[in-house]
Amino acid sequence: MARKKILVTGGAGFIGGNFVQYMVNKYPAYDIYNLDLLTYAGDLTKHRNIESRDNYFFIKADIADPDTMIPLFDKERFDYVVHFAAESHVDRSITDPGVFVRTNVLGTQVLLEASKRIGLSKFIHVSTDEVYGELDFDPNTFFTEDTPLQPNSPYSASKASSDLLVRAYYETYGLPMNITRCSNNYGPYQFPEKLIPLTISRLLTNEKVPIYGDGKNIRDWLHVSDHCSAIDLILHEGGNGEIYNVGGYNELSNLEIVKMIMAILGKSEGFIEFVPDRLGHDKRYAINPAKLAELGWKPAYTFENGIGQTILWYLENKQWWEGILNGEYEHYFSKQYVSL
Ligand code: NAD
Ligand code: TDX
Repeated sequence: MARKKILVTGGAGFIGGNFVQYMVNKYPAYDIYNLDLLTYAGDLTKHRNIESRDNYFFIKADIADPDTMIPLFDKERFDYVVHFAAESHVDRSITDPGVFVRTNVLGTQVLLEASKRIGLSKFIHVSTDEVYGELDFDPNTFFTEDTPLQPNSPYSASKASSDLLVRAYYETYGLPMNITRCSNNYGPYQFPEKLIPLTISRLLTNEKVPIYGDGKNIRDWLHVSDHCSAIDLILHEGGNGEIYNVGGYNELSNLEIVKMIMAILGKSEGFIEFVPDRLGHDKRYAINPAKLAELGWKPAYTFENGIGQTILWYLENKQWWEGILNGEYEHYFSKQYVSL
């Protein structure tokens, strides 16, 4: 049987990077092509351990450039695309929305166009629960796959737009696809601009942790390796054209998360600094993952296990995040708050 060729876009980033490792190790009979532009969020050092494997390949390229993507797809004739590449940080989308439209909307459309030409077996579009907008604090309400799309930030609007393009290529051209909408991820190699790694790294360097508004906003957290196993299952078993929500019923307020990390690291709550709220800050996200559970998926991590493992990872991999904190990111962060 011919080897399967899987193109993973954004495989130098946080979730794509974890997924590349998962697939290269689990499926020696699949050739995994990691395509990434290596923006500020991309980093290849995480793949040193697989660089010399004969089922791993790296391509540095821009998904929004049709002059590169179309010939690449025509030549390589991938079997599957798993599409993670994106601008992913909500705060950056508030200060600079244009690049989110270019990468997330145009980039996805270019990949769809390239895929449609080659008879791809399936396009997996990795999206987010943020496309549904926000929930109120009633704990009995959840996002289902039928919840209307009501994105509030430029980031989530760009992701919702890309979801609609994927749907349109399925309806119009019959391109086989699944869309996945996962809740907030955490785990190894998450860029320290996101709440959990930001909190861990700042506490480890004895710096204050900025909490937006009153800290009562709720997110639904899933360990990145559980997101990877969900995508693996959907890639192999997902019904053509279906959308799947991914989440593990792990709702926590931002203050609860930060205090939990402080307790584990033995740091005082005096390190909390309340800062002005994020513009358009969504109150609450919560996923109902029942449709995915019907395929047989369930998360392996409890939040308690996952956060412990993640904190240990950041303790043991200081050189990775210190390198980031000393670079261009430091300049970005220093412009965010006057008081910290
Ligand atoms: P990330 O920012 O860590 O990584 C994004 C990667 O995409 C980087 O390696 C970057 O270099 C690459 N990239 C950016 N622009 C590109 C371009 N034009 N061409 C090629 N590569 C480009 O993001 P992440 O947190 O790993 O998120 C991955 C995907 O999962 C995104 O689509 C995001 O919307 C989605 N998602 C994220 C979360 C989360 O909690 N982080 C939750 C649900 C869904
Ligand atoms: O310094 C901070 N202080 C703070 O209070 C940061 C960075 C965040 N927050 C709050 C804002 C959110 O309520 O913490 C919560 C989590 O923030 P982020 O880590 O920025 O994640 P979020 O905005 O929820 O979006 C994430 O989850 C869904 C990812 O970045 C998206 O890519 C994904 O789609």
